[in-house]
Amino acid sequence: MAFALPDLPYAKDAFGDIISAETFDYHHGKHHNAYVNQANDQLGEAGLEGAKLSEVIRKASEAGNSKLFNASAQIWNHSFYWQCLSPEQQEPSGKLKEMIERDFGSKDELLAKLKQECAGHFASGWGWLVLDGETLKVTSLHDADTPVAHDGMKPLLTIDVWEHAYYIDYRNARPDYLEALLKKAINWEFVAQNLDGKGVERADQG
Ligand code: MN3
Repeated sequence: MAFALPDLPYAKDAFGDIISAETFDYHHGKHHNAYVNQANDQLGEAGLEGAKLSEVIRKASEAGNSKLFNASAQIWNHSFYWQCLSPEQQEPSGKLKEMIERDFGSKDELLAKLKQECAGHFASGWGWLVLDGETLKVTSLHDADTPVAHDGMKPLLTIDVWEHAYYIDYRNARPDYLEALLKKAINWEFVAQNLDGKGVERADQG
């Protein structure tokens, strides 16, 4: 079974000026789709036809197959990222809110830390909020690297900091993209669901 490009969980024009329909056309329709095709083209040679996406990522990582790792990890990272965004403004609540206040002091302090991590990340990569044991942590990974390949790093929220995520709407102003996304477009309900440690499954396929 070949991997497929998952549908976006909202309309392409749902975010107004925060993320334009044109960005979704390219980011989802061209970039994400290209990773799907690149991974599918390599599954036979790697002997991984029929494997789940998460399994392909881990096996490619173990085998040092960076070409397949990059393509498959980018399928998963983007599939997770789309779900981390919401066109309706939300606030963290319940257990997630308590954990944010315990580990960062407040939501604003968490957002400041995420913004600092993502703005300071050199070149391409992904900013992450993860569950490390019982603790929330902010970190970032380079290029296509993904929590799927790191034991004990349970993904809660990701921000794509590759230029293709923001160049159409914000040109080179990564901090402006981060400010808008973090303040207005995070799906905190999805982040809270991932506290069950099953975030990897929510962007898996195959
Ligand atoms: Mn991207």
